[in-house]
Amino acid sequence: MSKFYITTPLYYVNDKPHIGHAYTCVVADTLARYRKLKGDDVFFLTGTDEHGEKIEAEANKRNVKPQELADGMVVHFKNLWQSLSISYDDFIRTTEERHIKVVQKFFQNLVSFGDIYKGKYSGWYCVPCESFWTKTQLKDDKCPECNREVHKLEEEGYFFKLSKYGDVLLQYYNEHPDFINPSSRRSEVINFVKEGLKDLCITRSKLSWGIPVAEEPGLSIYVWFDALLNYISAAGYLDDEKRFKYLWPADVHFVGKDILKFHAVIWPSLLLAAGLSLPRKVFAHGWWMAEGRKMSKSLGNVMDTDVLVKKYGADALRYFLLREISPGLDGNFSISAMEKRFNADLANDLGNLLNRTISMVEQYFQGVVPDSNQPREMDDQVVEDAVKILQRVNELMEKLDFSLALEAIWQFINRANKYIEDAQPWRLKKENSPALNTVLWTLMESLRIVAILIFPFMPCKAAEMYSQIGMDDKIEEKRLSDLKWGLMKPGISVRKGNPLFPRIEFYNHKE
Ligand code: ME8
Repeated sequence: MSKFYITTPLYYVNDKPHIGHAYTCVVADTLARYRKLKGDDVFFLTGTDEHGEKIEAEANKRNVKPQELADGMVVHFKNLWQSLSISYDDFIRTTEERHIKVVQKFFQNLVSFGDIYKGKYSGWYCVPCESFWTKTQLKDDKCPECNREVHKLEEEGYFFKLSKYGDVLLQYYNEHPDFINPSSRRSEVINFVKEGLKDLCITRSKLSWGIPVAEEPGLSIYVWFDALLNYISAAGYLDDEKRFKYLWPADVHFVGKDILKFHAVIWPSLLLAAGLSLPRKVFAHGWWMAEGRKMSKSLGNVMDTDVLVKKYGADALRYFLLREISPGLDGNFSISAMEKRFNADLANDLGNLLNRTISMVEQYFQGVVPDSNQPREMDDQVVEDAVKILQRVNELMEKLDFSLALEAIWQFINRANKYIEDAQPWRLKKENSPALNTVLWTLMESLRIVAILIFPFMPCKAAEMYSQIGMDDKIEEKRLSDLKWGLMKPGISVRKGNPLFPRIEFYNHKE
């Protein structure tokens, strides 16, 4: 069994989570569940980023202490993750002692290695992005990343020798073409590093809401330096070396494209400075947009996740997020697109296949799954297609293409629907043909395989489906070997339940 360590970004606690945050967690959770299916020992980490000027300003605005703001927001994040079945193994908060002590020690270590030095910073700062910019980097005097106001900073502080790592990074990207995904983003990062890296200011003097530099209480550690270290503090760095050795390096850091540079440039440089190995992959997904702009809390154009979960169900939302956009590209969040997918893919294609098959087993075999006998060519073709689909899904999941993996599974679902039309079980029943047994067994076996395959994407609905087809074991314990064709046991009884995805009426909305 090999370990597989997956992370999401640590989300800021200045506001409640929205669809964008849900997307990253759903993607990470789907991979975590898929790797478990493959037999890996998965460690899946998420959490919250609680320090910095942005949080301090929001707390002041709300007239509460930053810690109170964080404590309240964490509940919203945890509740949403629970309702979306996000199966994280650890939830780290940057205000926890286990993290703070690692950040302070890491800082001191880099001072003693000579990679952190004292200097004077003069430049501009964007609070929403928590980023430093030079005058020339600004666009029309605004933040080049989010186009918002920046403010001038001039202060004594500490710098990290980022400039030292440009060549090493370029060599690393070159030798590890899979490190930055997708490849379009890889070239962006390479061009950025080729332009030359500047040393990074890693302290703030007027900020009270941050981890203090040990022995210099007037200075707090820059929030990004603090937050990035969560990936090692949660893995036991400087605390449980055995565990850390087992878990590190991370196998995939999932991030949005907005924070790729932090993860593909600054983070590896910090690790190199500390003599630690680099993560295997940083995957930067695109943005969910609304009305042509990135959905964001500060822009106020976000979808309320609670409303969506309540109306469509958590698994349907997961399905839509995973199916609608290829992980590298941006996507437009639209209710009408979601409703179309719900009715077409979930209610019609999958829901009907399950419903029709179970109804026929009830009607023709009193609910007991028949045995297959002398399969004909048309029955054997379903088996061949099932084997092909499994291979294809595996290849696509290795590439982290969740959308195409779902499309492949749906090709098989529709293949099975077509098989019903071709085989015409109602005619075989009339003719008293023994082929009826084979057709229904083949359909039940196809449903068993589909349920296990969709489990990583839609865990609750997959479990419901698995139970309806009469299976008694735990779907979450299934492994790739359970996807071998032929394991459906004749003689078990189906349990017809409520429709998995009752059709929804279209919202009356303008879009
Ligand atoms: O950046 N579409 O936190 P954050 C897709 N604390 N994904 C989106 C999105 C959108 N419209 N909006 C947000 C931070 N995300 C730092 C991270 S990590 C050590 C520190 C997702 O609350 C996406 O994953 O601003 C993005 O990278 C992350 O939320 C940013 O969350």
